[in-house]
Parts: sequence; C-alpha cells; structure tokens
Amino acid sequence: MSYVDEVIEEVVKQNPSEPEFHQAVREVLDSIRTVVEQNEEKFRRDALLERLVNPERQIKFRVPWIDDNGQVHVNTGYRVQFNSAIGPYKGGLRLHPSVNMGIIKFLGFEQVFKNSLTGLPIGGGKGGSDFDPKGKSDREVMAFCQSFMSELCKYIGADTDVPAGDIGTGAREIGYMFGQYKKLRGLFEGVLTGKGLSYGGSLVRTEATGYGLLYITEELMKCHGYGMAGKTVVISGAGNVAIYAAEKAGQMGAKVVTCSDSNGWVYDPAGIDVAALKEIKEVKRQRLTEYKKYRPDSEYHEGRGVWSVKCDIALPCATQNELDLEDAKTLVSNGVTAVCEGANMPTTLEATKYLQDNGVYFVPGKAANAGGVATSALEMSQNSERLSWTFEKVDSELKGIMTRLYHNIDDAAKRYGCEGNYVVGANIAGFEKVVDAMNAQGIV
Ligand code: NDP
Ligand code: 2IT
Repeated sequence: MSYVDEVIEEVVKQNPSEPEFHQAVREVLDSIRTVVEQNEEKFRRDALLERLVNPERQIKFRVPWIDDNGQVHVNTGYRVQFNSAIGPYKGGLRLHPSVNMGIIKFLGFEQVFKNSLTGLPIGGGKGGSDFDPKGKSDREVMAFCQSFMSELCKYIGADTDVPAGDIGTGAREIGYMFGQYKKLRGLFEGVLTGKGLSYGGSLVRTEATGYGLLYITEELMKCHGYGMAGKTVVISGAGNVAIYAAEKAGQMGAKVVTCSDSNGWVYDPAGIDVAALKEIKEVKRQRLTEYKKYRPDSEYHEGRGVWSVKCDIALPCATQNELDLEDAKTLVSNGVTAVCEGANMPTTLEATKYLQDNGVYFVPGKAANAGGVATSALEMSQNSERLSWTFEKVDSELKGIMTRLYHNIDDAAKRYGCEGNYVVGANIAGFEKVVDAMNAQGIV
C-alpha cells in the first residue's frame, strides 16, 4: 500500500466518528500523491504525513453559563492548535450546535494549507463550541462568551494563537471575548481578529472573505477569457461571507439572484438587494422570510434549492457539504462556468470530481475564501505596529494577495501536470511551504 493510503487508513482508524475530518484529509493527501511519491523514503522516515495529520494540541473544555431565567447550561468548548510551522496558530471560532471535535479538526486541517497559501506567516488552528447564539439575548451571548474565554485565555495570545470569527461568531461575540481576555490577562493585544474598529480592528476585515472570493473569481474568469459584468451568480448562505460576496459581485457588474439560510432560500430575479440583506441579517438578526417585505417580486422557498437556479457562477458560502453530486449535475446541465467556494468544504468530493470532469472551473475554499484570514493577518500586523491602515490600503493588499494566490495555485497545478485542477494546485502549493518549514525545524 502506498504511504498516502496507509496514512489515510490510519486517520480513519484513529479518529472514528469524524467523517468531515476524514474527508478533508483524503482530499489533501490524494492531491499531493505525486509530491509524496517523489520524496517517499524521506517522508516515511520522518513520519511527515503522520505529523501533518495529527494536531499539535487539542483542547476541550466545559463552558457553563446562565440564561436569562437563571438556568445554568453547559456547552463544550474546543480549540485545535493544528500546525505552527509557519506562524502562530490562526483560525476562527465556530459557534453552532453541530460543532464537535471532528468538525473543528477538519476546519483546523484546512486552515493549515489555507494560511500557507496567503503567503503570510500564520499557522493553522480552529475552535468553537456547540453553543447556538441564534435566539439568545445579548446578555446570554455575553455570558457564554465570557465563560468560553475564561478557559480559552490560558492557551492563546498575540504571538501564540489568534482566533477570529466563523459561523455564529461575528463582531458582537468577538467584542465580548476580547473584553474578557483583556480583563483576565491584563493585556491589550492583538489576540483576536475581526475586532471592532474602535478597539484595534482592521478596515475591510468584515468584507474580506466575500470580497476576496470575488477577487479570485474575477482573476480566474479573466484568465479564461471571461469578464464578470453581466454574469448571473448564485450564492448560498446569508451570513458574513455571502453578504459581502454579493456586494462585491454587484460592484463588478454581475447579478446575484439567490441567497439562503438554514430554513430556506430567496430567488430575486432582479438581483439581491444587499442593503436589505444587511438590515435583515446584520441589524435585526431575522430569518430570510423577511426579505419579501423589502422586495415583493422576489420568491422565498422553504428548504434548499439555490443550485437549481441557472447561473454562470456558483458561490457556496454557507457550510460544509451543502453542494452534493445531484446539485453538481444540475449546475452542469444549466451550463455553469465556475464554482468557487466561499465556505469551508461546501462541495462533497463526488460533486467536486463531477464538476471538474465536466470542465467547470473549480476553486476550493482553502484558496477561494483565504481573503478573510489573510486580512486577519493584516489586522495582526496593524496591531503589532499600533497603526491602522486605510480602507484602500487593506483592500488593495487583499486584492494583491488573492490575485497572487490564484497564480500560485495555477502554477503548482501546471508544475505537476494537472493544469486547471485548482484542488491539486492549492493543496500542493499550501503543502510545499508547510513541509519546508517543518523540515527546517526538525522533529518537534
Ligand atoms: P455566518 O454565521 O455569518 O453565516 C452562515 C450562513 O450559513 C447563515 O446564513 C446560516 O444560516 C448558513 N448556514 C450555516 N450552517 C448551516 C447549515 N448547517 N445548513 C444551512 N445553512 C447553514 O458565517 P460565515 O458567513 O462567517 O461563514 C460561512 C462559511 O464561510 C463557513 O463555512 C465558514 O467556515 C466559512 N468562512 C468564513 C470566514 C469568515 O471570515 N467569516 C472565512 C473563511 C471561511 P442560519 O442563519 O439559518 O444558520
Ligand atoms: O475559515 C476561516 O478562514 C475563518 N473563519 C477566518 C479565520 C481568521 O482567523 O480570520
């Protein structure tokens, strides 16, 4: 059996009940087979792949908090510090009832390669909790965040591990967590990113993942002879990534006709009204059923269905495995040109293969959504130098990073004879830098 297959088998055996983690490992290791085969003897002797797939540290803790009725609840908190070869651990905190160790490990593993691809000095980590902020009062969210940070603060710091937002963790949650960290540690430092602008946050961080997704999509389309103007775009999700992807797509002259949340989806043939979406989701924290009040000619449908809408570009921006083989078939039969992942691993392995086999340009999340964490790294730089950059400066850095990232993964795919396969390109390019740093630092 090949070294890659042995390690995949071992991962499945040693991490039972963690299918998302298996999926992420399988995708990466499958993609880097050629590189591993060329160095098989050395990699085996150094147990390089075993070290790559085993997190440096996994932390799991109790998070007790009191609701508005005086009832105590206990959630589970997680932080997986996956790989620090190229910098301090960096990655978001997911607050969603579906969170478990396997989910956090898949996200942390992806983050290692994504962060490497940004070209910035950040290692990979991820954390979160099975707490659900939906429907909770601000005081309840604060109580949870303070309890969560009371434990997490022992393991993080501006030069060791710098968490940020992800599903369910936005500006409000980061604010409460930062306040508690500062109180307990007595340090005003860049320990979290995605902070508010009044206390060390960076301009463009809120927009960065969605904007970055569109910058790389634009570059991909340009390199294949297409412009963005006039293109029909289908987006899933209605959170941070989806909203700013829709905003930037609109600015580029494309028309975004859908968005979704976990209850249903909106089809707005005239183009999604981003201001209305922001009002519903960012200000009022409501469900998408409200959208029709702002746009009477739009349609609301229960359940899932955005991938059934005919489009040129599809941008999954909600959650893992939300685009399956059947969806991929529908997209292809509707003539989709490109699928770029705003979310982490939203496309199943079978759907990815189907899209690629049918000539769809497919950019995986670890490349396409790297603009968020890249801008987090720019926030860390600003915190270190105690300065704030202008919107234009951060935005132009972000655009440069995403454009270079596209060419980096495109070149890596070509170098290994897989032109146009951006999954292979992203995994190899991300892997090369991490491995180089791991080799230089010895067996640690
Ligand atoms: P938000 O919490 O702001 O929004 C998430 C959106 O996805 C909501 O509309 C939510 O609907 C929907 N969603 C979440 N879970 C499910 C589910 N199980 N089924 C259906 N819909 C779901 O999160 P973000 O926009 O920040 O994150 C979206 C994706 O992007 C995630 O995969 C995240 O890991 C990834 N990402 C985020 C980055 C960031 O900077 N924020 C950076 C890079 C990647 P509902 O409100 O009903 O739950
Ligand atoms: O998945 C991701 O890259 C994020 N949620 C952002 C992480 C970060 O540190 O900004």
